[in-house]
Amino acid sequence: ASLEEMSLPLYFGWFLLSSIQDKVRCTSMDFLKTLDTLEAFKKHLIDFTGKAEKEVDLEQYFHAKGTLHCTTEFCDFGKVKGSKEYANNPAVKESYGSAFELSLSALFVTPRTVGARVSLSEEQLVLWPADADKEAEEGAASLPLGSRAHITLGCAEGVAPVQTGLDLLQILALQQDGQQGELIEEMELGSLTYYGEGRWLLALREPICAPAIFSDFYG
Ligand code: 2AM
Repeated sequence: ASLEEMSLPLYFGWFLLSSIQDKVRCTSMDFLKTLDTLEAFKKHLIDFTGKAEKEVDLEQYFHAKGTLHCTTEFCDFGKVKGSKEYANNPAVKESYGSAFELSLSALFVTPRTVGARVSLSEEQLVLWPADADKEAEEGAASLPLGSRAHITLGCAEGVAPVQTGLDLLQILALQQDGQQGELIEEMELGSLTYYGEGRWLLALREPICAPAIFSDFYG
């Protein structure tokens, strides 16, 4: 890339402090371990394996993707339209390097990704790009601003992390359509719902409060 292109990062986002990264990873591992053993999950195993009898170890199935963060604007070093405007937004400049507290309100699992939903505050929504939730999913266009906000916790073999936000939007679009999903059980961490096609959402009883620094990443 040319020097001019390099002046914009790969992406902007909130980067979790390392102590809370460990906690979030542990919570997500515990969740995957428990999910794996549920009869309801075994019943729908084919969504993950393609074969009914085959077993799956969810902890091995997903691969971690570096520092835990919540992407706000994906810039791709300036190749993405609007990323320069985002970087020059006074709110973005003022918040650069500041600490925030993210609220992780749910964990979700699909055959492609595992992630945590981030429920943004009014103050945090100021840093959320206006068009980030519109991509891809039908019905997603009418979801509230910030719906896509998430932390990628892991991806299946060959799946890129961009998929995590799309998977979340898909689940939220189903919820908005009035498809309540199938309430599977009340777990210690919260209530587990199945949305079909291997899509699981655990609404956390107690949201995880995650301290994070707003910054950028060059790769
Ligand atoms: P993620 O936010 O779901 O984890 C580097 O690839 C980072 O930028 C990852 O965190 C990734 O996904 C995010 N990312 C990659 N492509 C993207 C896109 N087109 N839109 C939004 N975020 C993207």
